[in-house]
Amino acid sequence: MHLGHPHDHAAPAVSADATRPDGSRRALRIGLGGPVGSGKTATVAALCRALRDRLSLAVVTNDIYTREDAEFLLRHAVLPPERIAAVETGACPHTAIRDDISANLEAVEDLEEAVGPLDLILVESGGDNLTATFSRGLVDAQVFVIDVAGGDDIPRKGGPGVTTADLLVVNKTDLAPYVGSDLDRMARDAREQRGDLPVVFTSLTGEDGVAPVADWVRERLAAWTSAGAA
Ligand SMILES: Nc1nc2c(ncn2[C@@H]2O[C@H](COP(=O)(O)OP(=O)(O)OP(=O)(O)O)[C@@H](O)[C@H]2O)c(=O)[nH]1
Ligand SMILES: [Mg+2]
Repeated sequence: MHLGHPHDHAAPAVSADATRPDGSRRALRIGLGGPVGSGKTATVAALCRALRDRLSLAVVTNDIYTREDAEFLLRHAVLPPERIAAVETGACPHTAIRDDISANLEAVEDLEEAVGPLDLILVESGGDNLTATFSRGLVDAQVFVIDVAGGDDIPRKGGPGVTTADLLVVNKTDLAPYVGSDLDRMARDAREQRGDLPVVFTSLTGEDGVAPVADWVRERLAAWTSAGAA
C-alpha cells in the first residue's frame, strides 16, 4: 500500500498512533534518506553521540543485502547493541520505507518494546535516488541528506526528497573546494525548491559538525512532546 505522498510534508506531525496504549507519547520517529554515500550513516552516528546523554535513543538501518550500516554503528559503539536494529530490504530501498513498511514498523515497535520508553528513533533508509521518500505511516519527520561531491546541481534538480523533506542536509562541505561545488548556488537553488523549509550545510569531519541537524532534531522533539502534553 502506498501511504506516503509527495505533498503531505505540511501534514501535522501528530499521527493517529502517536500515543502508546497507556496514553503516554510514543517516540518521535525521524527518517533519514538520500543518495548512496551522501553521509546518512555518518549523520546517524554523529546524532547518536550528540543526543544520547540526554535522550533515550534507538536506530533502525535499512540495507539492500547486508547489515553493513548497523555493523558500522555497532563497531563505533554509538549506542548499545540492543538499541540498533537492521532491516534487510532485499529490494529497492524505497519499497521498504514507502510502499511496504511492515518490516520497518515491526523493527521500530520491537525496539520500543525491548528498550523503551524511547524519546527518539532514527530510521536510515538504504541509499537511493532523488525520488525516495518515507511513508508518513512510518516516520513523523524526514531528513534528506545530499552531499556537495554529488554535484552542486542536485538542489536545482529537485525531486520529492529535495523539495519536500522536513530538513535538507547538504553534507561534506569540507570537500567543496576539491570538487568545485558552489555552496552559495546550492543554498540559492535549495531555497527556490523548498520555500521556507529548512536547509543546513554540514561537514562531519569537523568537531560537532552535526550540530545544525542535532538542533533541528531537538526542536522537533520539543514540538512533539508539547503537542502530546496539550
Ligand atoms: N569528507 C567528508 N566525508 C564524509 C562526510 N560525511 C560522511 N563522509 C564519508 O562519506 C562516506 C559515506 O558515508 P556514509 O555515512 O556511509 O554514507 P551513507 O549515505 O550512509 O551511504 P549508504 O548507506 O551506503 O547509502 C564515508 O566514507 C564517510 O566517512 C563529511 O562531512 N565529509
Ligand atoms: Mg548508510
